[in-house]
Amino acid sequence: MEKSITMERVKLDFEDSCAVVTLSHPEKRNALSSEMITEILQSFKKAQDAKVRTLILRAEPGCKVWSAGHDVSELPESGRDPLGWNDTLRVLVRAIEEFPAPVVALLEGGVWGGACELALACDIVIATPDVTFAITPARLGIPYNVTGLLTFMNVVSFHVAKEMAFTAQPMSAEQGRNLGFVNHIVPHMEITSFCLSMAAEIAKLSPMSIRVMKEEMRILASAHSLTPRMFERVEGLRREVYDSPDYTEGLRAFREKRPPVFRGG
Ligand code: LCV
Repeated sequence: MEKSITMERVKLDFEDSCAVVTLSHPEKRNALSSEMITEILQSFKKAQDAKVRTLILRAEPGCKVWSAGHDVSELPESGRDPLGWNDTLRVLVRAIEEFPAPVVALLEGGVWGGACELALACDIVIATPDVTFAITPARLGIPYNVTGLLTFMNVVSFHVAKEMAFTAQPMSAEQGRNLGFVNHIVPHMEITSFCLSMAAEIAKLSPMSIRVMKEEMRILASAHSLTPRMFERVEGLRREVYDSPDYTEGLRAFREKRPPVFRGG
């Protein structure tokens, strides 16, 4: 089996029974384009075929931005759900949740928008002190989707999820650890060996027990009853947003690198 595979935007390395997937498109701040996500999913498939016991998801060591989130240039103009079931980011979050071994987020630098959900959908979060987390839909005028909001609500308290979503302000790794959604804060020089050591410990344990407990916790965390009326209300509310002039303004302002002017419609 190849020990290292380098693709256009992602690298895959095997360290014993651990796969390390590295986001490597710094010129676009590791924006989660469909091309990048395709390569990440290919890496996940190879890691699963290799029956790894842990998968570490990271960016290049020492990066200032772990990922700038969804590739905004790929978000549809109004009239179509920007975060529907088949959106590549939604596919990737499900791939992390369904991966049959622990996925460890090794974070350095800024984690933005959909990348914040990606990192917090991982099973264990290890961050350097400089890491910040920003939930940014309100910056762009986007109605985040229900399973995405549930990802946040499952790992942070309701008030913290609301503050992060309603202010779009970055939250520090230290606040994350104090609030329980960052497992450990580790200096840059030590974080790789720290994560590999954790992977080595996991590799000593029962892979079936871990795989099943991970799936049980995924099922329990997603166990919410939503009636057809509730479902249609949610979809109707979200369509009001992505059909609105504010949604168009949010995307245009991003493209024009200026602050958006939202008028509430
Ligand atoms: C495409 C980008 C991006 C990008 N897409 O470097 O959660 S939701 O609902 O909001 C969801 C839909 C979502 O995830 O939306 C994206 C949310 N992300 C953000 O709001 C972060 C947007 N990016 C930034 O604020 C800055 O890029 C940061 C602070 C991450 C880094 O700033 P820095 O000054 O280091 P630049 O802004 O100069 O970006 C470098 C290149 O990456 C592109 C950006 O357009 C630029 O490309 P060009 O050199 O071609 O101009 N880029 C950055 N983020 N999300 N492209």
